[in-house]
Amino acid sequence: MISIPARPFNFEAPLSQIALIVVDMQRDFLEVGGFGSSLGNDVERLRSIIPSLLSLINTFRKYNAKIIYLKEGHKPDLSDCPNSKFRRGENEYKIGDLGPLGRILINGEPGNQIIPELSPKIGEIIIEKPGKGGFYKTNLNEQLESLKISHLIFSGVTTEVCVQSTMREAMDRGYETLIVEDATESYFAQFKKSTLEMIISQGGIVGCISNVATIMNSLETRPI
Ligand code: C5J
Repeated sequence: MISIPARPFNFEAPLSQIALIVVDMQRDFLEVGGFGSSLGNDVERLRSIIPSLLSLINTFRKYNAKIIYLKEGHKPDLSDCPNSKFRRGENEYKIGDLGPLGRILINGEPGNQIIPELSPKIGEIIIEKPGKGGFYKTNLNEQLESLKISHLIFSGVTTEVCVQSTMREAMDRGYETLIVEDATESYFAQFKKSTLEMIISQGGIVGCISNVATIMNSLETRPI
């Protein structure tokens, strides 16, 4: 059993039932020329979490704990991109346009790849998702059920969009959820702050919160 000190409640489960979810750490959001920067955002804000998230990922690897990477992207023919999403944003490039990192937000394009600093290892699960939430039109739930995972630790970008959407979807499906405050980031400091406050408000209405050092320490010192 591992017990991670968190607010407003501790996060406790056997390590075999915990998975680290790494949301959308892909070039389209973290590199100049991708979807995020074409919307006018400063990608450096998101890049600030790379070292702390890498430490967390490596600790999970050390203990053979499960890691699942999500990536937001669409089929090349955009048949899974509804107009309501396609039309949004006054950006330089629209979804599907050819930009400096290939076609924007399209599965398999250079911009759709996880950033090289966090490249998944062979055997780690990568799930493509067409929506903001990781459960929408994916087999994430089936994968988690087959691995007997009940507790999810959330990291990645952006805090208030894809991370929060997936965390809410997870909670509705009965998973216990934790968000890692220094392994998630937003293009907007205020949105991150408000989202974290909202998640843990009212006794942890969406889940609990902890940080990389605390989680790593809990894994390192857990009773075997
Ligand atoms: C956005 C995401 N912000 N990964 N996607 O469009 O949060």
